[in-house]
Amino acid sequence: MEKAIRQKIFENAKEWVYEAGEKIREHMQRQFQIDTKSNPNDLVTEVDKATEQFFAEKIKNTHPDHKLIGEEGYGDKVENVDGVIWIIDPIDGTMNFVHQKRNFAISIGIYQDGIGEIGLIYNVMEDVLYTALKGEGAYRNQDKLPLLSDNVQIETSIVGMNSILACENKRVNEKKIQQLIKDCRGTRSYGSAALEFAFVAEGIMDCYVTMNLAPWDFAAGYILIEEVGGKTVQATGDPVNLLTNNTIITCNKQIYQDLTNYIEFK
Ligand code: 2AM
Ligand code: CA
Ligand code: CA
Ligand code: CA
Repeated sequence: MEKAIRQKIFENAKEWVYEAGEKIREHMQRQFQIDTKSNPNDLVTEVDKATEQFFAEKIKNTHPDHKLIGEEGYGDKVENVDGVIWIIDPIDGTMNFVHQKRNFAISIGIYQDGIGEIGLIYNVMEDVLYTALKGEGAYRNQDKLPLLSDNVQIETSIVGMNSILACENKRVNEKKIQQLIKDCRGTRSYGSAALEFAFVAEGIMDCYVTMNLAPWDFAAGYILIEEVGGKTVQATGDPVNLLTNNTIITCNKQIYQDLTNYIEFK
């Protein structure tokens, strides 16, 4: 994508993210409807839906030739990665949104022909915006994020993961995951995939491992991680697929090889 065009789209996206964040904070002051999706713990609220609809309208009005992939159904039926695609999670961490009233994010990844061009992850209650433009680095608000440390081992790493990875998981060898938990310095689970990516990009966590993410969960994070010299792949080592759910390892490159020793598919 041409630099000037990318910059213009980025300015649009940033303005809309801040506007959407303000609307979410206002909406939280009032009562809002909470429903469940696939199971009783899979929550969605009218705020998730209203936020995605807000982005869908902005994109349609400003960039009618762009496509949208979104979690809540206001997007397009996208069957290939051709053209410019906005991949949006209006609220990533809905359970946190409902229960904790914090630790959730708006996540936007903008791709052209399958190449990540622009990433934004907005920690709404902290008012912290992580951004990345392809080839131009990643930022936390105004501060440029340094490249990830070239001196980190599993023993000194903080590993992001969900509890389901280590118990009753049919897809990985949980004994090995439990060994990873013992061998690393500590584990964290924030309940928002987008924020976990942002924290790896920020270097305050060294990797994030998870078995089932949708494109809107990782689209923005992928671009952030690229811009700080990290690595994001499926657990098999294959490149991520923007059009399907993926297993995900995102990490400091220094620990990738060692990390894969602990992640063995059954
Ligand atoms: P959500 O809040 O947008 O649904 C929680 O550990 C993380 O997993 C959140 O990023 C959450 O996104 C995501 N998540 C929740 N249910 C999921 C599912 N069925 N498939 C993939 N990701 C999911
Ligand atoms: Ca959801
Ligand atoms: Ca999500
Ligand atoms: Ca969501």
